[in-house]
Amino acid sequence: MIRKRTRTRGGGGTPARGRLRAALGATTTALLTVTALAALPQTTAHAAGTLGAAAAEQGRYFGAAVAANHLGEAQYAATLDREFNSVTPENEMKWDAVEPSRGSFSFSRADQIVDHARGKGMKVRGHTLVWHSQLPGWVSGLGASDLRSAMNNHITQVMTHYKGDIHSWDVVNEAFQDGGSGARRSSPFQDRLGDGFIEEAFRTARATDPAAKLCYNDYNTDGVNAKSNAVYNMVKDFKSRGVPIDCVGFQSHFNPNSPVPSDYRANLQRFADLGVDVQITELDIEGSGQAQATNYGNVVRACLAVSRCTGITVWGIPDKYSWRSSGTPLLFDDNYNKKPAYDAALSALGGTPGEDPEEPGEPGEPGACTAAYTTAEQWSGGYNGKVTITAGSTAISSWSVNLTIASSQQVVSVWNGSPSTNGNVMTVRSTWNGSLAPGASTSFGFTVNGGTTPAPQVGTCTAS
Ligand code: 9MR
Repeated sequence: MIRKRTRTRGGGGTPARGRLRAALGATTTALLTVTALAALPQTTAHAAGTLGAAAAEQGRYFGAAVAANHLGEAQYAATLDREFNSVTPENEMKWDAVEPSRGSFSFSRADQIVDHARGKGMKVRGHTLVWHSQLPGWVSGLGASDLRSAMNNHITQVMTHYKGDIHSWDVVNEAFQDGGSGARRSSPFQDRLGDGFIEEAFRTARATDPAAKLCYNDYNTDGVNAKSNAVYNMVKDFKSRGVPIDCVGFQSHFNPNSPVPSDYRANLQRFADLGVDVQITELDIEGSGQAQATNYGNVVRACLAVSRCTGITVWGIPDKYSWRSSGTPLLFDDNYNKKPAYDAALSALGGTPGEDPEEPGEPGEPGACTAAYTTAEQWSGGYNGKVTITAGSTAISSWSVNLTIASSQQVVSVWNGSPSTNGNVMTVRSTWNGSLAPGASTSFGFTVNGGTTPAPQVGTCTAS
């Protein structure tokens, strides 16, 4: 981590009593930066500090693919539990895992994930019922009529076992070919049952669990291209004929050869316009640093711009457990540190990086700062607040602090700091006064109208 964070020292502070000022007309000395801020909206009390909480404030979920064998690792579970409100079993619900031999079902590893999620109030995406890959050999060996009944039995047994636990199922996964043909991919299902296997799978799924959202899921369909056109035409046909389908999953595995398409949002929107939800189901973006962060921010913003984009799932938690770990495509590094991509995703969701209570720096930690609030002056209708920033044991070159202001109050000016707002949260950054020697202090001030209580809540001080 480049930035170090510390908890705030001091909280509300003691209002300076007895001095009333009738109006705001009186000037404050050293008024270097005065910015009039619009009245702050009254809806959000705190900017969310985790992906799941921030997504929830946008009416979405933010999930991760999870592997049962990592749940015993404390940092893995802690990061999952803190940041995410949806999970997808990465491999544990696939055909080879749950029905390794015909009619013999084994749910224990998938159950571990579902139980964990249920215990934490997380949603679960089911992945996946009918797929050509991770398919046990006995399925590939069946003739058409046996295969049809095996497919329908598989769907029925698995969905029945998880009935009520799964918000969305990838009923059919990756049934289309890559490239420009728009054709279906060769698979035991396609080759023996023909195009109709997809429709049949969806009808069986609806009959089994009418409450689950039924999705078609694929990759390289993230922009407008021949493959996504073929999926689009299938969904359109299903909708026109009343074949049950509720959502389309866009896997969104990106790298320099397969970058985030410029028409990503437009592609999500055209599917949504067919009357289905869209979900980003397996997001990972190879890269690092700011370039990766920018891509993550763009993907999150594309989803938020489409009202039927109901959630985002990243395909893993730390880079080390990614299916393509050498491309470091995820939001957390191997030691579970948040990457710039994490901050970008959280900011795009409207959350505030740095609000995380799990990651406080210690006072005195190199590069850290603390922030302490006092009410400098007050009068009948408002007050002047003062925040003192103190560098930790090493010099810093900039600082930033979040203040949560009561929704009944309005900040009308700020000095010695540069403000920006997000809901009720005002972030104040250093201007000329960012450079502080070890242990040195500076302060900024602000004027609030709309009453003298409650005092603002001061968040973490972030230094660099
Ligand atoms: O991440 C999964 C990896 O652990 C498996 O080895 C692999 C086997 O096919 O499947 C990976 O997940 C895939 C997902 O189920 C479907 N879309 C592509 C994903 C990445 O390969």
